[in-house]
Amino acid sequence: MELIDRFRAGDRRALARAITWVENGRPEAAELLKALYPLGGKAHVIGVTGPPGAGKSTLVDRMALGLRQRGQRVAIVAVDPSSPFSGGAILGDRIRMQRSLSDPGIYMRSLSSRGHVGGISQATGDVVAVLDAFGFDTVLVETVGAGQSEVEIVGLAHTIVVVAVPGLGDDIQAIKAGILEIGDIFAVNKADREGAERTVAEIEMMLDLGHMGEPGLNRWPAEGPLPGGPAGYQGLERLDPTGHHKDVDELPPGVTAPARPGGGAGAGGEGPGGAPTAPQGPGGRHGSVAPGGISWRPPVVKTVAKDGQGVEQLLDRCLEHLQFLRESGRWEARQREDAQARVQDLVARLVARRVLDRAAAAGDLPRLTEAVARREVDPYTAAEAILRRHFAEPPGRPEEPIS
Ligand SMILES: Nc1nc2c(ncn2[C@@H]2O[C@H](COP(=O)(O)OP(=O)(O)OP(=O)(O)O)[C@@H](O)[C@H]2O)c(=O)[nH]1
Ligand SMILES: [Mg+2]
Repeated sequence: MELIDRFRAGDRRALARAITWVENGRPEAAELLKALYPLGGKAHVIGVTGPPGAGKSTLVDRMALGLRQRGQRVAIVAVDPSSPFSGGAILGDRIRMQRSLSDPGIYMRSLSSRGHVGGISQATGDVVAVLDAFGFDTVLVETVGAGQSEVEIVGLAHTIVVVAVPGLGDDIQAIKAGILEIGDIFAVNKADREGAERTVAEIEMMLDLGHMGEPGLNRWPAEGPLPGGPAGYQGLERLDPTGHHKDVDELPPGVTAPARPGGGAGAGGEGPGGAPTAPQGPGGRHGSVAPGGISWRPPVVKTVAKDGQGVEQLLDRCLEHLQFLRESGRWEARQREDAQARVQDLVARLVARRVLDRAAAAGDLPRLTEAVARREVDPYTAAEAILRRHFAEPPGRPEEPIS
């Protein structure tokens, strides 16, 4: 395919075309994604989420520029930028991200949630995959943290920055069950406003109390409150020269210890039925303890996106989180989980389509659904009949209806 050759050669127009195909679910898109797959798996995907008007676009713009200055190739995906705060939706984002847009080293794409057959999740995931394959080092994905979107970003991003703003007060309590619990890093933006310190303190307190997320699933330690102490990457400094983890007693104050013995390699993963078990190994988002006793406490960073303050610190934390993911083994675990989820999802969709197409062609589907509507047959029996036939009889034409 000619497009793929141009894509591989780094042609921006080929990239734009590829994204449009994927976004619109064109039939060529599947072939394209197949061909591009071997090229991907390298980009650091950073999700930036938070309430409407928190300054996500402004922050993403600054982050992109900062990463460019660090020599990175950066792509931005703004998902459904349609909050009333920005007024003109995509147009608003274009204005907010002006600085990035004037840098040819930054690629920006807005996706609207309208009109995606497979859902915005699917489309965004595929667009990110295309950008990854193109060779961007970092893909920044902006989503409004409301409803389903925070769930989508968890599956999509390696690192999630939750943007909060001062003055939410009691609202922090209200939203904590939603977007606060998914944060790997917190940015208290609009720190030029009053109350930033208080918001930082409130978030820190919730982290300390372990109120955010299931204990042992997203947070550590598995039981009891978090010890206070330095946020972020508690990594190599806790390893002695032999590479073994130090005993708890030897740790300097404030440094996090493993939640319980034996929480290293092999202890992670899921309990029966995917129930959270503590401690989590590389499978968890933050996990209690990774091999080598490496852990992550979500740091809280103050930013003023409109003039760039705190953005360098925020980027440092993002890169540290990436380092944490790699050294704890979570990056690799994540690749496997994603691979499994993708294959299972595709098998389910492909099988469903084949079975339904055949049942429709044979006339079984309309006949059975009609019977179900009249309550002559129940839906379970109807579905089982269709499946039984599909898997019992080799496909052949012409199809005779189920008798
Ligand atoms: N005072 C102050 N205003 C800011 C800061 N960052 C952004 N803003 C302003 O906040 C408003 C919203 O900024 P956006 O970047 O569009 O926020 P957003 O979270 O992307 O908004 P939606 O995508 O509509 O949810 C704009 O008027 C920005 O100029 C900041 O650090 N301080
Ligand atoms: Mg925005």
